[in-house]
Amino acid sequence: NPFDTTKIRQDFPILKREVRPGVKLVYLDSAATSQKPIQVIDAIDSFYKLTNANIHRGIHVLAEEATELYESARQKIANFIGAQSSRQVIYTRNTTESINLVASSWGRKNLVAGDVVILTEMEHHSNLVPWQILQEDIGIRLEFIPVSDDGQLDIEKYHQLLDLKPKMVAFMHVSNVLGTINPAKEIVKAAKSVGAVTLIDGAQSVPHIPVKINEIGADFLAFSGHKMCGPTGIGILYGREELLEAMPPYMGGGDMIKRVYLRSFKSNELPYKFEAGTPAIAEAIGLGVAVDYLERIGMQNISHYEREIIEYATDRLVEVSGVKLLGPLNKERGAVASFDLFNVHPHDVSQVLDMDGIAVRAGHHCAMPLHDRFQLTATTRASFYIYNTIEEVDLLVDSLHKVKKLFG
Ligand code: 7TS
Repeated sequence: NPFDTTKIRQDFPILKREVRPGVKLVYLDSAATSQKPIQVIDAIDSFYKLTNANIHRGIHVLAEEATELYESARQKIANFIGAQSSRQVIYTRNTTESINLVASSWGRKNLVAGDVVILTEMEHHSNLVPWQILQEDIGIRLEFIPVSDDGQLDIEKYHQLLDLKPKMVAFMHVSNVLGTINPAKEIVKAAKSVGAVTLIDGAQSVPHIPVKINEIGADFLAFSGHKMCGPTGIGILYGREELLEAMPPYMGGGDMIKRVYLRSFKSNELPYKFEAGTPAIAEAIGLGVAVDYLERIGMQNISHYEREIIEYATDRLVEVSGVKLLGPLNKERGAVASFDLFNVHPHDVSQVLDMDGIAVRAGHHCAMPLHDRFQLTATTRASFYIYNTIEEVDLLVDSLHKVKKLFG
């Protein structure tokens, strides 16, 4: 078995710490951000100690080495997601910035009043608000694929919405609340058949399951480094080359230009056209090392392991009376479990769990409309990654019984 959790855990220094004297950390909040392996921490440390220089500018050894590290990380990321060319891989700060780039640059160029953009009821705010801004500014029309009671997209309704001839279909691949894995390939194929452009929010899929953009066929893919063992401050926008070529720059400044005159400029070529200013160099290099790390374990192995954990976790959680678990049951799903515990406020639930060193998230998880859909204001969410264990699921369940005793 290539999957050795004990060995993997040794790579994550933070997992050795106690959160309080005698209380070990049980980190179940990886959907918010993952922990970082020593390989990534060391790469960033060594960049600053040995190589630090600005990229693409200086003709000196450090500048050349820094540029080479930065660009080879881009190539690794391109390979990781099955992109044809690293020209299609744009460094951003995070998923949020990647989606805003598309909405703003592609959207303002290609959409006019009345044009339909299809989203889903389960979106994270970062794939809602950028389109709502265009709704206000341009007058585009937003339509939503509904979510069923067991947390799945109503694909039949989606096919009906396609009759409206949408210009864009933008959807999350894996839900950060429900764990639902949406049928990306099928959604993209149907969108294409009516000529719509497609964007996938891969924030919760790229870190957890194999995502090959050449197989899925979407036009844009957005994801964040910090949820996949990489540093904060670095994210990716993948785009189809013809679309990126035709899009105007998102931000203006250094690096994104080929030539500047007093009253005009010529844009640089891809991907630099969309990378204005000094980028997050150490972070990009760190993300490249995170990709190496995940590939060494194998994305297929990661997704199998997480499936074991989430199956066990959902089985154990539904046994706790009073727990109402959101999302598809007895189905393939991502490694997140959001639940209500007979109306005890999720902040109280997570506070009691925190006494046992268990870190979970309480709130709306940046998906308020989805919570409205389930008539909840907040949920408690446990989310899992490669370093979590079956024993940690048991600790979570034990601790939930304590919550019930306290509030029940
Ligand atoms: N899309 C999805 C599906 C997400 O889960 C998140 C972050 C984002 C987009 C935004 O990513 P960012 O890196 O730009 O912030 N989700 C969460 C979460 O569930 N809890 O904290 C952040």
